[in-house]
Amino acid sequence: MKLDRIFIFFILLLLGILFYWVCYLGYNQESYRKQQTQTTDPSIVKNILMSEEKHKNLGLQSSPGFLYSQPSLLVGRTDVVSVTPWLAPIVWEGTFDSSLIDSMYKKKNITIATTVFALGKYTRFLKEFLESAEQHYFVGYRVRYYLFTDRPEEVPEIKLGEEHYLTILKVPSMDRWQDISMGRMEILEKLTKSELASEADYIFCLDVDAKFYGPWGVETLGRLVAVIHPWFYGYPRDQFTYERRPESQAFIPAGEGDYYYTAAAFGGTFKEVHELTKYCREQQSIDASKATEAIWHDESHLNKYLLYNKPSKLLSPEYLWRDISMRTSQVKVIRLSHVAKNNEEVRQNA
Ligand code: UD2
Repeated sequence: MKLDRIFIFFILLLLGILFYWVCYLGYNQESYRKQQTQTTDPSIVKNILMSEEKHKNLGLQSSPGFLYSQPSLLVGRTDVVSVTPWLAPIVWEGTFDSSLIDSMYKKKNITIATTVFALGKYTRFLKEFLESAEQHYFVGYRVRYYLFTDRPEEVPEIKLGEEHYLTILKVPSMDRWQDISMGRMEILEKLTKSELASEADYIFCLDVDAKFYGPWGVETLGRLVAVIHPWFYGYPRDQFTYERRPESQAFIPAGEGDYYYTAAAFGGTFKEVHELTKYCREQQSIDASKATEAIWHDESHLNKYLLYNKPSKLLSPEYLWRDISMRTSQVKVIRLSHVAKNNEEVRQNA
């Protein structure tokens, strides 16, 4: 009798253990399944991808065994300054090793968005601009051009290189060339906040009346990138064409100023370019509400923004030269240069 009870006790104990084990396994499988569904939730996947995207832009890694010239602390460009007083690099030929920089950026699978505006008769500049860009501009990298025009039918057919894409976006025509130039800021402000921002890592905004003659590559990439204006790089700051009238929002008092930057080329990350273009659009509309217009329009506001929001990288006038027929000993490679134009003929209201 006693043995029977002990036997039944053990059977019950075993059944209890078995029941507990089955429940435990079931719970684990359920929570595992939950985890699986959670990780396939699209919003979580998107967040993971976005954080991977961010990491992609952090740090530059070179590969063991990749050989390049030894960097020197004693030999380099001495005829020009290649660092600002706030320690941002100023990019000149001879200050970087393109094979090294390329080898590091090639691993990152980056995309560069590039905006260009061609309204009215400025569509005539598109062929040369795009064809020359295809020879020199971020060759071997993914480039997405966004072309804003009021005359899509006049956009020429250009054979684009591998992984280079062109999107044509129609915008309304405008009568004043100054409004076209300044109006770019509002369009860029919206573009840099739109879904398109997720299609690229960096953005450059370029004038269309220009032609590429030399390589423009990943050495130009940075958080906030400004280009030194080709006419004023040797001038004292008080001769820069800053806005000097206090009634304009672009006003910069005498005695202030770093460099004079061109509005014909600027760039950076989408976040930084959004902040810059938003600022310029806001200041331009305050001016307009007071019937004021800055002396050099968008360029005056851009210069004020960049004076107080220091760019993280500056491009020398190699990256926007005056005229291909003009030479100076400091500019050893002309990468992009203005195309001569007859303002009276090409502008609606010259
Ligand atoms: C300077 C700036 C330019 C802008 C302008 C404002 C330089 C080298 N360039 O150039 O960036 O700040 O001053 O005064 O500093 N556009 C059209 N259709 C038009 C007029 C203009 O599409 O009818 C677009 C086009 O992309 C052009 C840009 O606006 O490249 C700037 O106009 P611009 O080149 O005539 O201005 P410009 O040469 O005075």
